[in-house]
Amino acid sequence: MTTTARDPIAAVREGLAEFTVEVPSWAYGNSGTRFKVFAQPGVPRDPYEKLADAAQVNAYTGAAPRVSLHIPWDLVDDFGKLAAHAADLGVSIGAINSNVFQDDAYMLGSLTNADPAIRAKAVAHHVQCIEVMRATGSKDLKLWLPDGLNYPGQDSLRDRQERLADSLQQIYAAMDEDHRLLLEYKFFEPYFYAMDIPDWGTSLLHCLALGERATVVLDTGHHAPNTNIEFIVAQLLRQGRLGAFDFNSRFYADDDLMVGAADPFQLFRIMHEIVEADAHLPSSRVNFMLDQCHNIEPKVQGQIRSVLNVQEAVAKALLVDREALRQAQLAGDVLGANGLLMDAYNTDVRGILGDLREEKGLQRDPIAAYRASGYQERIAAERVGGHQAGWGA
Ligand code: PSV
Ligand code: MN
Ligand code: MN
Repeated sequence: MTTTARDPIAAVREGLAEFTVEVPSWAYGNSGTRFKVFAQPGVPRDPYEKLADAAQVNAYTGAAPRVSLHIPWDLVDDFGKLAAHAADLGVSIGAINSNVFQDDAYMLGSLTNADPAIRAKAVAHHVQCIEVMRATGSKDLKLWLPDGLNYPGQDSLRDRQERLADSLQQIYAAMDEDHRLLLEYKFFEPYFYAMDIPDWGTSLLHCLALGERATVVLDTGHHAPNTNIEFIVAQLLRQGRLGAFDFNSRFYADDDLMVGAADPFQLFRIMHEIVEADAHLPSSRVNFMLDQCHNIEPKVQGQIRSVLNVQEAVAKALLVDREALRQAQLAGDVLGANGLLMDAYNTDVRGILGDLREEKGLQRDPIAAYRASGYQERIAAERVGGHQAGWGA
């Protein structure tokens, strides 16, 4: 029997050839905690400037060609014009995020509210987001439901699920045939006793009830400590219902830190499950998005760093000798199998990634290249009066 020798560099080159990360428009504005928002010089004053900053991330990484919008944070008069501006900058509009967490009317819930008029208002907001998708060419409607309860007995847990199912049906029915619904879950916050979509199981059940184009969003910051996130990834992939990631890192709460900063090994384990299922390929339609805020670090650089961290994790996952791993697993070779995974994780892939960038005409070190470009100094001088990431920016 002849075997062809495995070429790990070729595996990384092929695996990353079409792998992209989507960046969020809200990463470029000022942000902070509920204690303090720190203003940084040169932050965007409108969605057009957010796209310009996002385009820098794509220019230096060559791997971030889409930008998610958040409505109404990114509301403009003419979304066709905004999409054309994106195209001029070499990027396109990605997922459209709805926002039902800033309106007084939603204090006791939006899509789950006991008042039918408030539910109708929340559904209408999603229909508005679908209009934005049509105007921008976006195919993904992303819904994070902030609804929940602070006190036992405050409302009926079951009735809220029924109302939610009904509201989601209306939203799903309003979408076009080529639109997807990305349904995000979060186990706590802004409410603390019970969230109405607290976990992947609840999200998945609603997606299954809605139809094939409803898929789950896994935000890495939305789990209890020590949750085995890669298990959730594997399970959703089995069902064909992993629609997207919101990548970030957490130490304590929903910290929204740079992905791969807190636990690069976890990111690798997640990407190993992705690569095992060939879900890093565009045909899988898993949208690898960032959902981060850069409260104290420079924002464009923070986004570039995050894209690089994701690329490094994917590259390491691609280095895993899948055939040898399978053999070791089938043979019950516990330490051999674990060793194969750790060998890949412990490989320094930065040189390989630098080589691959040079092959594509990019600079080896995107952070150094961006820092040397003078863009940051230019926007700091040109832009005065930039906004906080969310509230009206
Ligand atoms: C909620 O914590 C969340 O993760 C949702 O994705 C929101 O849209 C986003 O954060 C806002 O940053
Ligand atoms: Mn999120
Ligand atoms: Mn979050």
